[in-house]
This record gives sequence, C-alpha cells and structure tokens, in this order.
Amino acid sequence: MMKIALITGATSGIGEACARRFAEGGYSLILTARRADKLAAVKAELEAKGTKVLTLVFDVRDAEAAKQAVDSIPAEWQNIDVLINNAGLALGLDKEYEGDPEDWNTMIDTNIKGLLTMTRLIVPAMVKRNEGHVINVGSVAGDAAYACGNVYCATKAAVKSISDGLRIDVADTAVRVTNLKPGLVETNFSNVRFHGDNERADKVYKGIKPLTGADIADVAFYAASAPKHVQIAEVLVLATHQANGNVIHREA
Ligand code: NDP
Ligand code: 8X3
Repeated sequence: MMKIALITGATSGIGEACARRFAEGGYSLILTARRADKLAAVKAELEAKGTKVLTLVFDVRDAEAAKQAVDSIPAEWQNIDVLINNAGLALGLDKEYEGDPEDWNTMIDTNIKGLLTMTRLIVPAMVKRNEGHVINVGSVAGDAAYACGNVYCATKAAVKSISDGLRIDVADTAVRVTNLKPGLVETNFSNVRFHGDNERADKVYKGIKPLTGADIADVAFYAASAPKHVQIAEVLVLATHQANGNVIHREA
C-alpha cells in the first residue's frame, strides 16, 4: 500500500524540503502551490529519484478551487496519510496601527482560512478510515507576539487553537494532529514578507545560523513516523542562538 502525503506550499522553503524528506521516506506525494512551473520542477526532480508525485495548482485562499483540486484526485491517491498544512506567509513588519489591511487580509486568508479549507476537505476521509495525521505549520510567532509581528503572530496563534481544536475533535479516532512551530528558518519567507526587498530579507539571518527547511522537514517526518500510539502534539524548533520570537543572539 502506498503511503501518501499531501503538502501545501511545496514550491519553496519548508514545504519543498518536506517533499524531499517524505519522498526519501518512501511516501508518494500530492504537492500543491500556485506556481505551476516550480511545482513541475519539484515533481520532475523527485520522479527522477523514483517517487510518485501528483501536483495540484491552486491558491489555498480560493475555497472553490481547492475543492475542485481535491475532487480531481484519482481514486488510488485518495487515502491521504499525512496532510502538511504548510502554505503560508508573512507580509510586512509594521506597527499594528500603520499596517496594510490588504497584507492583513492575505495573511488571514492564507494562514488561517486556507489551512481550514484544506483541513475541511481532507480530514473527513481520515476520520472515516480512522487513520491519518495532520501537521500544521505554526510558528514561534504564535507563542507570543513580537514587535511589529501583530497580525502574522495572530494567524499563527490561530493555527495553535485550530490544531488544538482539531486534536480534541478527533480524539475518538486514531487521527493525529501536530502543531509544528519553527523559529528562524532561512527560506523565501523574508523575501516575501518584505515584498521582494532581498537586502532587508538577508538581514533577518545576519549574525545567527538559522534553521533550514530540511531541519523542519526532519521534525515533520519524525512526527509522522512515530509509533501510532504516539502523538507529537506540538513541537517548537528554534535556532540555537534564538530563545523565542523576541530574543535572538547575533554575532556582531
Ligand atoms: P516560503 O515563502 O519559502 O514558502 C511558502 C510556500 O507557501 C510556497 O511554496 C508558496 O507557494 C506557498 N503559498 C503561499 N501562499 C499560498 C497560497 N495562497 N496558496 C498556495 N500556496 C501558497 O516560506 P516558508 O517555507 O518559510 O513558509 C512555509 C510555512 O512556514 C508558512 O506557513 C510560514 O508561516 C511558516 N513558518 C516559516 C518560518 C520561517 O522562518 N521561514 C518560521 C515559522 C513558520 P506559491 O508561491 O507557489 O503558491
Ligand atoms: C516565522 C518565524 O519569528 O520570523 O514564523 O515570525 S518569525
């Protein structure tokens, strides 16, 4: 029986690294994101190494498109073992009273509503089969707000509540729920946050060795591989010189 993982936001960073890690671990993959060309490149790379890959191009903010994409999954791919709700972003780093409401909407629609859309589409079949695992990519940002993080931090605090809520609601089944909370991970995250200001993005990782997408993918794979009676409910993964979302020690 093939083991199947569906990973949202698999064209970059943590999602792309999860695709590689779960492929190495013998999973067949359903990879989703908006950028068809990048998704096709990840698919080609992994298929060349013998992994079966199905790609679905849609925006998680578009609930109808998400439903159509999930409805299009062929029968032999429908028993999804692991859903990694990873697609997400931060936009801006501004004082709350100066933030851009459009950025707020995009973060809320992607990080909260998009994650819920995917959960609503995929989890009922897991409950029916009495097996499955949802790994939500939260953040250290959801543990406590940091300066100018306001709405992004709120979306990740929501991911914690949504993960906890789902864990309660599936407690009478064998479905497991993990809230995986990374700290500083060097991906495209800051380039997106600063709307393409790459110089500013680079500064986020100055003076500290940040985590990589692969570091987070290893933890996701560990959680998915734990014995069936073990539920890794929540994991906070920080860079060594990072204590929380606010305290980061940087070499001069
Ligand atoms: P990247 O920008 O490198 O990757 C983000 C991924 O999400 C891309 O594959 C992108 O694909 C996808 N995505 C974004 N918006 C949408 C959308 N509307 N619909 C579908 N896919 C979308 O960032 P990361 O890998 O760092 O981020 C992944 C997750 O990790 C996010 O939820 C982020 O909040 C979280 N995180 C990141 C941390 C970090 O320091 N990097 C730390 C803690 C959590 P495409 O553009 O092709 O659609
Ligand atoms: C991403 C990590 O600390 O930049 O969630 O918010 S942080």
